Amino acid sequence: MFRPLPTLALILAAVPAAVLAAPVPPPATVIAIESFQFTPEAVVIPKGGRVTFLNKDATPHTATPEEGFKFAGTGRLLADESKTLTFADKGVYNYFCEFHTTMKGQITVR
Ligand SMILES: [Cu+2]
Repeated sequence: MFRPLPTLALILAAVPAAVLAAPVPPPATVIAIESFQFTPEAVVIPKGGRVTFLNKDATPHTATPEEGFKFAGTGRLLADESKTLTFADKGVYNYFCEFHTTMKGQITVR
């Protein structure tokens, strides 16, 4: 017979209290900026999730919210620089690069 509760209690008893007190946040979703494109161009993350923009080009880029969309933006990212942003609110966030306005991307927070 399957009895899940006693088994769970045994597992929890074996985990040190410090591990339970400090849950590890899920890893940030990485959006690479490479060859004048955001890759992937569209991502879906959970509420409270993080996105790391990593500039792999030699040229500076930004991820800047389009008009009507509100988030911090990255500011100027030089070659090999990255910036991690946290998205606390559900919604759709469209962004572009200030220096190359045809570069566009979208973050959906569920
Ligand atoms: Cu750019």
